[in-house]
Amino acid sequence: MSGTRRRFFQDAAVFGAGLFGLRETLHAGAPESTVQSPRENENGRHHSPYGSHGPHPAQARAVVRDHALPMVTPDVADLAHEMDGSVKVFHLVGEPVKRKIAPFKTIDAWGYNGSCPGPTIQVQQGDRVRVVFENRLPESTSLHWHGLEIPIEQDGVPYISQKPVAPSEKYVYEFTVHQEGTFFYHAHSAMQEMMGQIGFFVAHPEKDYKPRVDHDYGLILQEWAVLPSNTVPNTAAMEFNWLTFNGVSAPMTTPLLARLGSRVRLRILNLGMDHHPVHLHGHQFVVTGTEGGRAPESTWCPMNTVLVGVAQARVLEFEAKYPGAWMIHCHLPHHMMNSMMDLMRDRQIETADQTEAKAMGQMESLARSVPFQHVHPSPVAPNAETVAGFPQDAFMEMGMDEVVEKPETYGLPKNWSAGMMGMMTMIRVLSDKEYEAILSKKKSASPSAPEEHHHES
Ligand SMILES: [Cu+2]
Repeated sequence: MSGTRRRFFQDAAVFGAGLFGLRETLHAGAPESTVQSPRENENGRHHSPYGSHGPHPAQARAVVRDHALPMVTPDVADLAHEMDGSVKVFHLVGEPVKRKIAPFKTIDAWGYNGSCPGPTIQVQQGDRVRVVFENRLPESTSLHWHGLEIPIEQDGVPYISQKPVAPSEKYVYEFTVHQEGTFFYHAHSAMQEMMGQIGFFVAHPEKDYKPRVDHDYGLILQEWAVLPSNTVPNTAAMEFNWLTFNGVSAPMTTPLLARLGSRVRLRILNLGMDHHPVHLHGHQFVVTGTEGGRAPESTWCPMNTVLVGVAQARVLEFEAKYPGAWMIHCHLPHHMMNSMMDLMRDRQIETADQTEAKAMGQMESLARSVPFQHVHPSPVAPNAETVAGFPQDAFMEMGMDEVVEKPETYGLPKNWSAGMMGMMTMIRVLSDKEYEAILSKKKSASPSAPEEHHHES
């Protein structure tokens, strides 16, 4: 029995089987709503104990209410809830989490419910929400509800608004969500935040946003300082060598999918030490919301790069007009890299005076020590070695198409992964035929997965 399965049963014993039998609709009491689905990771690299039971396929075919189109958090599951009368009850467990952030790098992060970032909580504006929090960390903590206008007793600041939650203790938060928008929960302790203790808290609006969207995605930006051959992030560091979207570095990030001609919402949330200018290729977007909720349409202006500051959320919307695989990435050059030092162990990357053969030999030997397919050599000039500064990006392109393969990568050009690193993902704007092909692959990879929601009213 794998550790994940074992943990699942342990958790099931703690919370009782009832929680797992229930897949509440996003909009409580609305029979036409669809169920929220946990999104399991095909590679098995990430499991929430609450995300391992998908809805019954028949339930999943229910029609979704427009205003309840759930946000999809790639590589992170949703947190299921149960109803206690009219109260939505969530169980959140703060605990250490092993997170595979790259095919060759697993870190000891802290998160929630086996996930880092923590599972996504989605509610409806107006909901009464109860979060039963259990602390399985080795130290005291608390939960802060970032951006929510709730009573001071629920604000989650140790000593100011509550007693710290001691290890193995539980604490119950309960409040009414009168706002709509993109919020988040996090530990209100700086080092714990940098260990990964954050998750989405999305409040869907009572009244539909206009225009409505066909796809809604969320990305959490995080950065990590993890020394070579180490697994524990250095939370006191001011420089970071691993940059992640939803807890994984490219090319492990699961591509976002959009039908050609659809409207896409992308919610980006940042909790780290740096501000990240996030750039979308090939399309213009407008910022339709912040961490404070929906922005008036008069403020929307076209752009393709948005600075997402620390503790901010930016909500973008755009028409997926042009077919292709379009990058979405932080544009800071050092955030478009993975840590080479990990590959080199204690050695410096030798770049100054080495020959192509030597460089290739070095990288190939690295590739053999980690699950890379190969080093993908782009052509270099015959006289490259005589040019000051060479090499820069030459020899660094590592293909890992097979290692990170999943339905969402189906049909991408060979060696696509060689160009993907760091805080980077892509949105694949697909024809109906291509889109359906990937959906059916997802279905066969995960038979309990629900069908995608369509807006075909
Ligand atoms: Cu960045």
